[in-house]
Amino acid sequence: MRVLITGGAGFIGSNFIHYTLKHRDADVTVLDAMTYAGNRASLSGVEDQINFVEGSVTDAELVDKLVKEMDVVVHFAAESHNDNSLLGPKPFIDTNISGTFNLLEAVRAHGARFHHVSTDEVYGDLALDDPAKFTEHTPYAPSSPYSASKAASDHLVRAWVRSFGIPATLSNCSNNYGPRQHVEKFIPRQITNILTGQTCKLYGDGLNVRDWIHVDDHNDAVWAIIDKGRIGETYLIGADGEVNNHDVLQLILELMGKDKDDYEHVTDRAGHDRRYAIDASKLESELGWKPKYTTFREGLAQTIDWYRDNEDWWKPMKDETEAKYAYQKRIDPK
Ligand code: NAD
Ligand code: TDX
Repeated sequence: MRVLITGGAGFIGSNFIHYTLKHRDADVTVLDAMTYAGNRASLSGVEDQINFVEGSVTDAELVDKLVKEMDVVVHFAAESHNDNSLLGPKPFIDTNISGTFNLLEAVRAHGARFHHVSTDEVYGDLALDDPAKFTEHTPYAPSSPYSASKAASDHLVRAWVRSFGIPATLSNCSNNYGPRQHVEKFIPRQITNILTGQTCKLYGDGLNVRDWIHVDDHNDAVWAIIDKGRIGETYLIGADGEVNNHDVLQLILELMGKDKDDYEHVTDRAGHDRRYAIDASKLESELGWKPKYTTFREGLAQTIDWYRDNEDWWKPMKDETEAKYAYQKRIDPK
């Protein structure tokens, strides 16, 4: 099976490649633009088993040429960080919307099986005391330029299925954690703050809830959908992992042997979504999928160990990332 993986040098894409080469018989090609979020070190150990193409999903000609040779396309490439989308939304529009459009056009021309990787953020947020969770029927209501661009890309995929009959599926997953996640994101930022002697940063009151899932569980679900999912369908992916940011941070501090109050509250994110929660019963009942990481504490402890053991991987990006946060604070000092 010839598989094109876009965004394969990023967090979830690189883990998907490691997972795929371990569990599947696949001929893997990676298309990645190597933005600040792409890291070749994330592919160390498998470099000689893949064909790596450095290029952008916004390059329609390149996308067409690659898709033509493929049986399956798994589309992870995106600008993925909400805070960056508040600072400069343009790359989110180009990559997440136009890039997806180019892939869909190539799939329409050449007929590969397409899987679109999306996020639960397209559904907006839930109140803390709302008993509801997101389902495949929740109306779209994105809050940030990032989630709006992902919502737009989902709509394009759905339209290309309905209007042109392309063989595509979609998945909307909750917050991932695990090895090789960029240090701009909440969990790795706090772990590496502790490892570099900096203070952990909690946005606002810290009561915002995220529904955490281990990246290997996400990728296992993506394969289940590619193998057994019904064409044109959307599947929500989640592992019943709702925890608020304050509790996640205190757990990290505890697991790393620090005082549980050794953090500071900082200015809240503009438009900050309050709560995400996934009802994954369609995925579980239709495709028989179940998460393997059912204890967040254990998965988090393993993730902390990975960052402890892989300083060479994250050290080069840490200062630059914190400088970006400091700049963001200067231009929006409220
Ligand atoms: P990431 O930012 O870690 O990686 C993105 C990768 O895409 C990088 O390697 C980057 O170089 C590449 N890329 C960016 N622009 C590109 C372009 N124009 N052409 C080709 N490659 C480009 O992101 P991630 O956290 O791994 O997220 C992967 C996908 O999963 C995204 O589509 C995201 O919306 C989705 N998702 C993420 C989460 C999460 O918790 N991280 C949850 C649900 C869904
Ligand atoms: O320093 C921080 N302090 C803090 O309190 C950072 C970086 C974040 N936060 C909060 C904001 C969120 O409530 O932690 C929570 C998680 O933040 P992020 O890691 O930035 O993730 P989030 O905005 O929830 O989005 C993530 O999950 C859905 C991914 O980045 C998206 O790509 C995915 O679609």
